[in-house]
Amino acid sequence: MLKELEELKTKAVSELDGIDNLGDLEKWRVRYLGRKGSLTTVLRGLGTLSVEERRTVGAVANELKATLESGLQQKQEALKTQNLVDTIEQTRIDVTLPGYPVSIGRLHPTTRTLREVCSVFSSMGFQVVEGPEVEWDYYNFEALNIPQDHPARDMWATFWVDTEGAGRSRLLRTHTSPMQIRLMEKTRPPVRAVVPGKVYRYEATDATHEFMFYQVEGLAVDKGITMGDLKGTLFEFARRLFGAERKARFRCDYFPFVEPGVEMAIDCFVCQGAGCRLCSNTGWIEILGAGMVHPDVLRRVDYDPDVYTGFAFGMGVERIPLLKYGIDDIRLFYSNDLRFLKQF
Ligand code: FA5
Repeated sequence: MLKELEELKTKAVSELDGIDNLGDLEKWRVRYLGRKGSLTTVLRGLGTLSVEERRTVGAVANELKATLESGLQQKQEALKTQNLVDTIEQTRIDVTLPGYPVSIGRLHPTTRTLREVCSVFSSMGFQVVEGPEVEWDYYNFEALNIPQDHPARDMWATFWVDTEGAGRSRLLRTHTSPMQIRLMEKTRPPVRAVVPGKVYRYEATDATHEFMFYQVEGLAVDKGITMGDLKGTLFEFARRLFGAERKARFRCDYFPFVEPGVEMAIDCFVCQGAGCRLCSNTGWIEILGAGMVHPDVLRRVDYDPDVYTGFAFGMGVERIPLLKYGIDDIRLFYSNDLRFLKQF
């Protein structure tokens, strides 16, 4: 039996030496010191020996048990320390390496333009307000003198939210003009406000047309407002935004909710008015529609048109950076190409 214990010691100690991870160490513990382990079995068998033998073998076996337990504990501590060292080694950071450059964000050219436009009008005494993008047919069309089946509806190809069967009462607003009605419903004159926001049109895109773009609506209503106020305000706006050398032009246009109606255009910065792809060979780029608020629109919101008059305008925001920075295709704004966006 003593020989058997000697062999067990040699085997256990040599196996313990070769162990390099906590999983194998646990298996080793179970093998020798576990409930059914080799040494435990020897200890249980002591009862079958004579008193004399039991004394000698018992002493050796207990000594072996103490040796193995202390070996186990030392190995456990050594492996845990090693694990910690490995983790530190793996996660070590070389603080002397150069850092990653932090790329600094910037404003999208549309956002920048919206802010510039709003700040020009704020400095002229206009409030800045916002309105819903999903709009009722009533505000987008009906209240603006464009009833069902009116041919002017064709001017605004529409994304409907409700289906035809459900009555088609909701849509993605095709312009910011519905906010004229919402504003006047809520306030009494004098009104002076601009409304920046997204609008949607169900139409094919080209160098100057997107299906989603931004507009800024303007509205001023008070006693004695004239077409001269409209022209003065918009020409001053163009001078501040584009500089004194850019030419601006007013021409008659038709919008059912103004009378008379006009469009304002700026001379094309690419061809200086000679005609090119960007300006469709006209030499001018239209940036807004405008006019004097129609008396019927005023009546609809309980403003007396014999007392109050007003002007309104709606401008395409992307057309402004197109003109200012010499961009020749509006679709570049929303194609998410960083090479384009990083230039601003
Ligand atoms: C309107 O949307 C009227 N609500 C403007 C208005 C307001 C008139 C108040 C009178 C009084 P129009 O559809 O022309 O009008 O659009 C106004 C401007 O939006 C245009 O001058 C143009 O600059 C811009 N625009 C129109 N369609 C597009 C498009 N598909 N992509 C980019 N910009 C556009």
